[in-house]
Amino acid sequence: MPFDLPRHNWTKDEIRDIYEQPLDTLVGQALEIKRVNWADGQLQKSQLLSIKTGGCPEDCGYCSQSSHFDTGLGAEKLMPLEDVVAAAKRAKAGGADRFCMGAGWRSLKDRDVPKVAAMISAVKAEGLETCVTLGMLEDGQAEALKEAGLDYYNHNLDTSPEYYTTVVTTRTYDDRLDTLAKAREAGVKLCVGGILGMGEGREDRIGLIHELSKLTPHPESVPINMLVPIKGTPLGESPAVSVTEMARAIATCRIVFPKSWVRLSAGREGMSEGEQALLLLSGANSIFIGDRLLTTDNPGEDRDQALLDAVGFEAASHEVMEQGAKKTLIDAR
Ligand code: SAM
Ligand code: DTB
Ligand code: SF4
Repeated sequence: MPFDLPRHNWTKDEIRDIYEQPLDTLVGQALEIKRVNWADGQLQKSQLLSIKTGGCPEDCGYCSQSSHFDTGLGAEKLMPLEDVVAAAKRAKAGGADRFCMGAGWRSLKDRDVPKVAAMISAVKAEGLETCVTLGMLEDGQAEALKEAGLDYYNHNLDTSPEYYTTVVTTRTYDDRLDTLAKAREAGVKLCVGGILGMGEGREDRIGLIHELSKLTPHPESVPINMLVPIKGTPLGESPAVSVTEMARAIATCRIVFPKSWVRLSAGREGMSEGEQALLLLSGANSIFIGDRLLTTDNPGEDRDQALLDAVGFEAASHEVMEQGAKKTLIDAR
């Protein structure tokens, strides 16, 4: 393949040319790239926990937790450490390899850093990969989280820079990039992706992938979410994006980010088994398990086992799967 190593000089036209190919050509290329970099038939199971729910001062038009919209979700306090540890133990027992803690915060406050750091250390001690998504970061905070054992910081760009201002007005795209730079400088791996189905066009989806491709090195993890429409938010009545468009986005990410995790994230609850199978066959190599994401429903154990049985995939740890990512091109062919 002409493009099976990470590149940082993709043009938007090149990404569009990939994205708009016939679906069989696109998925064929994605699977060829996947096979070079990752073993077949494996996926990583992640689990989310909302450690601080609701009352967020940001106005992200998709979010149940924004205080700007009446979504019926109350504001809660930061969860006690022991509840987080209990949830992490349950996640591990349920087969999760990675645990992501999310907070409905605009930004992380210094007073909360020691509390979140203790959660990260405790989750890491359970043998789980750690990820947090806590809003914007100030100088020095990412270093403290890294010291506590943080593997990944999730901070999504969500959509193209052009469409972003119609979805969120309380912060800018550059604010997001600034926080990503802070996490990266501290040596924390990046989890950065977006949402499809917010009324954006295909050009915005291509624009998002192009922006992600400019991050150097690439984000080690790229979550692709289908909007979970939340009643009361500006995007609550958005028409659903097609699953084939999700497949195009996932396959294009697999090609552009050959060595990154591509996560089939929010939106599985409303999809059939066949639709989810298409998205796994487009190059995704991780899903979120458990019957809740942060504040919305997720398929849960029985449906997920049926899905894995149907595609014949098995859950594997990041250690095992990343061995595959280190294969040389010659080994893989
Ligand atoms: N407050 C932090 C932030 O915004 O970075 C962390 C939590 S926020 C809920 C994490 C991410 O979840 C968002 O960036 C967005 O991409 C995704 N998300 C939120 N609501 C969603 C929804 N209704 N459907 C799909 N994805 C959603
Ligand atoms: C990501 O891209 N998706 C996850 C995780 N990163 C934090 C969050 C999905 C949230 C879906 C809506 C909810 O449950 O509130
Ligand atoms: Fe707040 Fe994050 Fe929701 Fe935006 S996405 S309203 S920042 S919790």
